Amino acid sequence: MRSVLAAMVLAASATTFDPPAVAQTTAQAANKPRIVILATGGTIAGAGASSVNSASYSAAKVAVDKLIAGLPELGRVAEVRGEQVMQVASESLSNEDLLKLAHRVSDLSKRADVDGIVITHGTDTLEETAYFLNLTVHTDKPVVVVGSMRPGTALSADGALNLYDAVSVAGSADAKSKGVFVTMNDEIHTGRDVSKLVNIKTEAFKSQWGPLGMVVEGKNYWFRAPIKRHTTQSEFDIDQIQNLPRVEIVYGYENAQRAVVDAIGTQPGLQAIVHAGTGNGSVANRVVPALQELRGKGINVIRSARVPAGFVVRNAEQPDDKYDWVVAHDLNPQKARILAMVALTKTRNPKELQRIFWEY
Ligand code: DAS
Repeated sequence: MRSVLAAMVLAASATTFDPPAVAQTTAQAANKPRIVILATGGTIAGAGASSVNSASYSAAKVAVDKLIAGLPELGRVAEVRGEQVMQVASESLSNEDLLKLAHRVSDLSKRADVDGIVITHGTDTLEETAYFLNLTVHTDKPVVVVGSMRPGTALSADGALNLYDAVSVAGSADAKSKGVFVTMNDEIHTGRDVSKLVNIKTEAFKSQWGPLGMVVEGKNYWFRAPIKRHTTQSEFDIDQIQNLPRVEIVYGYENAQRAVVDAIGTQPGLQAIVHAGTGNGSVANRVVPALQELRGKGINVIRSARVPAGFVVRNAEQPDDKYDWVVAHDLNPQKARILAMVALTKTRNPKELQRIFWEY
């Protein structure tokens, strides 16, 4: 970010978090799209001890009004106001936080004086939040989730341009009805496909089927559109969701024992378990009986894969039809958990769940 912002951020990081930001507008933004920035924390609101701390810093330090004030260029593309919904590092977000954020996005999307919404967010679980919003917020207005890999105090910080791009896309007429986006590193991704695949570079986010497009100097270049159901096409509506069923994830690896599955199976309220299997979502022969026992208790079993690309095929190494299991298709384990939670608000029938995993 700019040196003035870096100074502000360094100063800000020395103080405790300010109270929720008041609305901020930028004078030169008159007659431009009206964008609300909902801030949740993360590195994009982070601060390091010096400009050379690009990897060691504290996330979730800088309030949204300082982020906006430090980026006056936002006024070129939008009339911006900010709200501090929370201030946390995203690895610590809870289902309650996710619901709070999604309900706020839904409420704002209904307002005539809101043309688009940007959510600043930690990068660690950004893909989960973006997918959840894609599944449940019924709006055709652009909603963009954005983060950064370096804090604003660092040399060659990426947050400023990421945020500028996000606000630009959120105010774009050609971004309507395409679902929830993630803009990072000049790319526009669908919240469904994108995942954080690199944990130490600014080019951290990838979609195995490719980005939807790019944003360069405030102009969007589209190359494909989502075909999976989202937002207004979704049968799931955040306005009808007040709680999320419990879904946990278990990892597959050499020498995996059933004890981990048995332990998770005792958790109160568990409705499904996502298995992050090896290869094509394969499950160790020692673990299969434990999952079958859970299925026998009415807990759904969803086979995903620890392999970052490709998709899990039904009835490949595991007889899913026989076991009454569900496959996560191309969704990684963390996204499979998000979809499972949303789907379980409507059905616990594995055949219905499988339909939902094909369609979303
Ligand atoms: N801890 C990380 C998070 O909040 C920091 C980041 O990369 O945004 O997701």
